[in-house]
Amino acid sequence: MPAAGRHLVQLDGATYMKKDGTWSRLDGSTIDSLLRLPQDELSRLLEEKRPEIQPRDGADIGAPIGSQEVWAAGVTYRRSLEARTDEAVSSDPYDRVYAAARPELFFKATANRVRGHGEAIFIRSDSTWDVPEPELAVVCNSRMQVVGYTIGNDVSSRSIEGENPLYVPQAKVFDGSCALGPAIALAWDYSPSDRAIELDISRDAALVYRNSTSTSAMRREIPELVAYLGRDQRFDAGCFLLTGTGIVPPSDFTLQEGDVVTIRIDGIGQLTNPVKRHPGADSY
Ligand code: DO4
Ligand code: MG
Repeated sequence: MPAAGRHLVQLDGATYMKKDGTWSRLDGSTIDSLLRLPQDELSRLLEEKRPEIQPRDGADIGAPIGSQEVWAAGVTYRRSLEARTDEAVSSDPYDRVYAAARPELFFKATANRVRGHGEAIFIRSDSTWDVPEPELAVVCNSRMQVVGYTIGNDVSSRSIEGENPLYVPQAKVFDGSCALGPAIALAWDYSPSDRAIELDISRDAALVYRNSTSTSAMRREIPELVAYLGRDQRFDAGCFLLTGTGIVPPSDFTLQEGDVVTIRIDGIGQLTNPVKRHPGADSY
């Protein structure tokens, strides 16, 4: 469940707002319809009085996404640069992009590839070295105004990206390669500055990896990333933008089927997903 403050949450397929510990259901609104609105109309709509409602115990928490595309920024933290430099055949593209004016932005997922809190994320059937990437995700509306923040997991194959940076799309985009949630913290009620991002990975009920960073270690500003993403393209129902990882486990670590990944971001909540290996093409 989300932290204190005002949050949008998808429960049993409906959109709810949690405000100061109380819940209301946004009847007639979806993530798509909300993100089509300009920010002032969105905040006005969310301020309307609604009856309090207690969601069903054990309600299914869905990923807070409608039809949006998910994009991601890369090499925005020094730790990400170090990890790519270790794994890559050539560190040059990564060194250059870390210092360049233009950020690395890549397409990450369509909504059907995204998983919510509690759902299984996948590691690729043809990858040998896999990691979660815990990232602050920015939620933009149709005007590219930042209207919220959520937690993102940019699940990635290091073996595939390491072989050749031109393989980045295959290292990054596949079914279950992205998790989002559990809630969207509304931008006018949440500052993304200096927020702790924590990652836990458990195996057989024991913690096998834990680390943390802060959004203050990000080399880029959020408005800068959003401005580049919005150059020469429109997102009619808004979009999500992951802002890069500041945590990469050491080189001898790889995710395994059965692991459980938990990401916490201060003021947003906790996103937990079990890990499965993708069963491959024969499963379709
Ligand atoms: O350059 C490849 C991707 C980097 C990335 O996903 C990150 O820094 O989070
Ligand atoms: Mg990433």
